[in-house]
Amino acid sequence: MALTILVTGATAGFGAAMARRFVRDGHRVIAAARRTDRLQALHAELGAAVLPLALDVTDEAAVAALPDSLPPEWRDVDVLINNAGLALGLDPAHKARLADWDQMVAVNVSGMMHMTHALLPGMVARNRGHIVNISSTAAIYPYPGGHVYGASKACVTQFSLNLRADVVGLSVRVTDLEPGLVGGTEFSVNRFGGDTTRARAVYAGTVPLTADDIAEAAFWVVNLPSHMNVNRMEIMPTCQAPGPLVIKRS
Ligand code: 8X3
Repeated sequence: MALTILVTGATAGFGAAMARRFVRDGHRVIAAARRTDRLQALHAELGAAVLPLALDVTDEAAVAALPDSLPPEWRDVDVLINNAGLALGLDPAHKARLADWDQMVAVNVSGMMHMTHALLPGMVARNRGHIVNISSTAAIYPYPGGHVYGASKACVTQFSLNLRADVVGLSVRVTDLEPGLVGGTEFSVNRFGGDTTRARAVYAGTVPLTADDIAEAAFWVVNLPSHMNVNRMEIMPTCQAPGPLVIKRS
């Protein structure tokens, strides 16, 4: 049965890959993003299975009005993929820009919460739904320069687990996807303020995950039998592993 899937951050990276993956198998995607030119391009590429939706997840009023502002035939959202998110900077905390911290919290935490607040009540009322939150391995494993990015993703992960506690027993699922090193997206370019040389260096000598890999994971968790809930899924490329703990010696 065709599902209606709302993806935030739908015009780049994971979001665009997810839109393509779900449409390929006959599902309908509400593609939410800020950049209208890219939305139109995605719409032109994928056709009527996509509803382009100009939306900034930090616009509280627009997000709150979302359920009622969708065309009636698109209102019963089956799956919300909270994908919009970003990392800004990799300097140590004592050199970081406060504005960068605020923006990461606004998008990664508040945006994700507001979208959930807008769409979860309808899912509970229909006793049908799935929230897929895109967290990160940075939620669990610290690294230098990760400070607020990692903390924001830890909030996404814990929020996801706590949502499960509230909807337990209902046919409403919650999944926290935690990707590690993923190349080929704007993520690192954005992190380094458009410095493509620095961004490219992040992936030098590696075979990172791709946006399509993450889209495949999202597609899989959503299409499992409805009684199966993947709570957390941590994904790394084979060239990446957690640890070891560091001991700094003099
Ligand atoms: C992205 C993974 O390691 O660049 O969420 O923070 S990492």
